[in-house]
Amino acid sequence: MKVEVLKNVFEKNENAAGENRRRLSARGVTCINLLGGAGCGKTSILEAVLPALTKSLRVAVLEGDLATTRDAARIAELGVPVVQLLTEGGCHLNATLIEHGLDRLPLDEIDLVIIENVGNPICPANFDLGEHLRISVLSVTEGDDKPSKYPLLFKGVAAVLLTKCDLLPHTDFDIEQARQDIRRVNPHAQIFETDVKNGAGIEQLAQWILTQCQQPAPPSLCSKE
Ligand SMILES: Nc1nc2c(ncn2[C@@H]2O[C@H](COP(=O)(O)OP(=O)(O)O)[C@@H](O)[C@H]2O)c(=O)[nH]1
Ligand SMILES: [Mg+2]
Repeated sequence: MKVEVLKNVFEKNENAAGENRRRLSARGVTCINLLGGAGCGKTSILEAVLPALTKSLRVAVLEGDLATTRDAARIAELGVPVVQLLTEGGCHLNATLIEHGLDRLPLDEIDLVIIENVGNPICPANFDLGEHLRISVLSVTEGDDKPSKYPLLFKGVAAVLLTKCDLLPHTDFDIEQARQDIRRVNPHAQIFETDVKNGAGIEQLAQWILTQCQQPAPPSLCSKE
């Protein structure tokens, strides 16, 4: 009986995710789900890359957090439309919350929606939101063992960002080891080394995202559609 309840929760989410993806694809909107642990640098990456993206794309952001509108305020500072989605304690976003976020965006005037998921390296990876692509973020201060310890975070994602590379001299993070371990769970992911303090890797990341938006929307990496 318990198994049946859990199954229904996932089924309900998958149905809502499929609806979100159809709604976005019908309007030619690409959707990216940005995942990673708390403090790995997700909002900082958005702050760094949005000015380059908004030169040629109409971008909106959905910000997922347990509490506060701080990240949404950081994105709004850049003049980018943003909706804060609060899970009120929940450890991940789900497709129904995204549906409500999309209701508040003028989708016919948007090319790209980026979702910043709740900071958590585990639960968000299990929930399809209706995105077309996932990008995972791992900062060099978190340890190079994380791709092996949290394989779901890296499996099936289109790109992995190794962030805070300016801090490499102060850590024992082995970039080559991390790359090998990411490759083991995901041979096809693009891997970017970034540092928002000096702007390293940001232009390359922006170019790659622009290229993804020009492709026909890929089928989801995580849904059964
Ligand atoms: N040195 C350094 N610090 C960074 C970098 N990116 C983010 N940070 C810092 O890491 C902390 C968490 O960043 P934030 O973007 O809020 O992480 P989020 O919780 O994943 O959204 C903040 O104090 C940032 O200033 C980076 O590239 N280099
Ligand atoms: Mg954030």
